[in-house]
Amino acid sequence: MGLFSKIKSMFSKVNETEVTEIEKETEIVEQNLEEEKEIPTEVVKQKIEEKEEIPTEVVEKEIKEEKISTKPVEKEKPKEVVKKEKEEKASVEEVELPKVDVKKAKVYEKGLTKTRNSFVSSLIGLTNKYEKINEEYFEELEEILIMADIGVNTVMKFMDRLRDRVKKDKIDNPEDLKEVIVDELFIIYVDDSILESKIKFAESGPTVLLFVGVNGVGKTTTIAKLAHQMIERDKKVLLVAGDTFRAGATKQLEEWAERVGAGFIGKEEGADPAAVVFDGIEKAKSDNYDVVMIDTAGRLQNKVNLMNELEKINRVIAKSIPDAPHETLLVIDATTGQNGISQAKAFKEITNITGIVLTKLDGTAKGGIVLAIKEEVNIPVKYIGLGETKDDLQAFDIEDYIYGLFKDMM
Ligand SMILES: Nc1nc2c(ncn2[C@@H]2O[C@H](COP(=O)(O)OP(=O)(O)OP(=O)(O)O)[C@@H](O)[C@H]2O)c(=O)[nH]1
Ligand SMILES: [Mg+2]
Repeated sequence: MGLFSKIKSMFSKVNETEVTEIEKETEIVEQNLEEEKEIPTEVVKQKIEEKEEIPTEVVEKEIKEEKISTKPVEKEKPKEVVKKEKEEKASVEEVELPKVDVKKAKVYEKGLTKTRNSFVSSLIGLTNKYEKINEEYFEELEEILIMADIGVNTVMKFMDRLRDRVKKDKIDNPEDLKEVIVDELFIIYVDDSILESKIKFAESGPTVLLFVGVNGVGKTTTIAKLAHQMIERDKKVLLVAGDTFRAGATKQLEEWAERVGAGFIGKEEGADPAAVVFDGIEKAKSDNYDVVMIDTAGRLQNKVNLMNELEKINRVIAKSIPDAPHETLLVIDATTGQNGISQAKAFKEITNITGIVLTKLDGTAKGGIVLAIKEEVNIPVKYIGLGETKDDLQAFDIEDYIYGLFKDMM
């Protein structure tokens, strides 16, 4: 099955789940639908509004999209038959539902709102504008993709593939090309697949995660968010303030540690980061911590300094735990677009980056950067930041991402 159809079916499953949940909560609507089969949509809407706890927009939208069944077909059928069919349908859905994490899909949807609004509405606009695919169409499409920060090289490669497919499959209607666009974007990501988005944990002893990235990208916040997630899964987490460079950095991490219930190790401003890291690793071993997360300074004067600093930290870690750090996660701010890509390339040269955390996706209309990172840097995006609170971090999932992006196009 092509990705478009897959995402599309995912989309309908999410909606069906919503309907199922809503149906459970709203006996009134349910009853009306079953008993007064000719009930007009407005009345259903009104009933829904009367029952406060129901998310009105969702239900209204479902009704508009006819996800809630007001279909005339049911009018002709006896009540028992309709009921039985509904039950049968529900049990089938129940079997299939666990595949889709509705809550997670919703987080992606919300976090990618800005990107979707500009990107997808431009795509829809383009589709409506042209009756046939021609050169101008391709040029406008190229423009839209570049605006979404997919990256010039990626876009060029993508456009070539798209032109080939248009020729090969003799597609001349922009409407039909929408599916191909989603498919091809997905292919770019999964091609020579680096989809491993999970954190590599130590087989025994503490797992050490080193966080690097330039200043202000969201390293400290990401550490807090990830610590929170792991603590919720009963891991014992230690935060290590390896950023001794900036005044206040240690304090900031300490406050987060308190807030999320993690252990903390830090020294005064200007202390040797490697010494803090050493203390942290020793403490983690003696106090049986499961995970150690090390914050580092992004603001080092130049590349050589940064490289030396990271080398020293890595040496200290490896002396205590030979296969550590188990992950070196580079944090990139999605709102910086191509600049972020350059940072990834630069860091890749100076240290062994095992994964990328892409923050602030909620604050940008340029969510296409995920695809550019894959194409231009080829390091897996492991997590994405979709807001400022401790709950706004998600393990990256390409299908949820594409779904969040193209939802309005389905
Ligand atoms: N909207 C949004 N804001 C974020 C996200 N992640 C981090 N931020 C915000 O970005 C700002 C910088 O975050 P920090 O975690 O302090 O960044 P840092 O990389 O540790 O910065 P330095 O310590 O100065 O190098 C803060 O105001 C965070 O709340 C995100 O996913 N979405
Ligand atoms: Mg910081």
